[in-house]
Amino acid sequence: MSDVLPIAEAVARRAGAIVMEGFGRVHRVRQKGAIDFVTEFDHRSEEVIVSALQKEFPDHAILAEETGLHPRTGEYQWVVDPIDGTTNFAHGLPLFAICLGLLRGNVPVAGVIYDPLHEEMYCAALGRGATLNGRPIRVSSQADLGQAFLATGFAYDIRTNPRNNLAQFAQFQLRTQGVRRLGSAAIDCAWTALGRLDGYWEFGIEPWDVAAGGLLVREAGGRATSTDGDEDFLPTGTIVVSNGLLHEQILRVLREGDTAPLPEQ
Ligand code: LIP
Repeated sequence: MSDVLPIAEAVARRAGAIVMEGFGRVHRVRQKGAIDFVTEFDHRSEEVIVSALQKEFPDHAILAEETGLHPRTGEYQWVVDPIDGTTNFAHGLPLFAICLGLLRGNVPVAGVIYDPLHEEMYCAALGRGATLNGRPIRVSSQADLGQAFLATGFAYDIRTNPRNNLAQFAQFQLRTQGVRRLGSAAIDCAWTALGRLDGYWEFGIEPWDVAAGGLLVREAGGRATSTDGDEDFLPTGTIVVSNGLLHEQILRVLREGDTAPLPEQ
């Protein structure tokens, strides 16, 4: 599937150029929920991506965050996030990415994550490794959860969903070197694949946020599962990515919560 990557990269770059026109200059914002909104640049980015993918891959379905499902009869489907980290982008916070993942069934087989601000293009194809700007990347070698550096996020229903990840955020803060909430699942996954982070987890996440990132981490030598440890993570709406060495320790804290062992000091 690596033959789709040059096209996906070029599409992500075109969308990135549009998004960068709006960085720091967002005018029109539409509320989708109490804390969930979309900018004009989400829509413009998605329009470019969807039309380009439809032209290049007419028999591939597309599931895009803002316009939903564009069905086709073939076995392949693109999942598209035109700006992952919309809240960051809308507030001028420099952490967001364009995310394109290609699925065969529920399995991610190719993906690109493009951070246009830092000009970082992450790519992966099944069985072909992971790269940043064309150079191979690998996950970290941290094996001790007590020294690990993790990230997480919070879904837009945080105010109403009893399982809103706040308890888990505290549990991991007490059991790791630190946990960051960066506001972009795609960046969380990409930085785990690069080794800047040792792992990331989240509940209530969408396929377009994490399909490309989950594959990227796997191809960089790490693991990607649901928060229950299921390799088929996309249908679950949850994710854990890690360097592999920490995966079972992370799953244990998610399973045991406050009763999970604390580091000695
Ligand atoms: C965001 C994710 C982030 C999550 C946010 C939101 P969006 O995606 O990347 O990890 O915590 O709630 O879902 O909405 O910016 O594309």
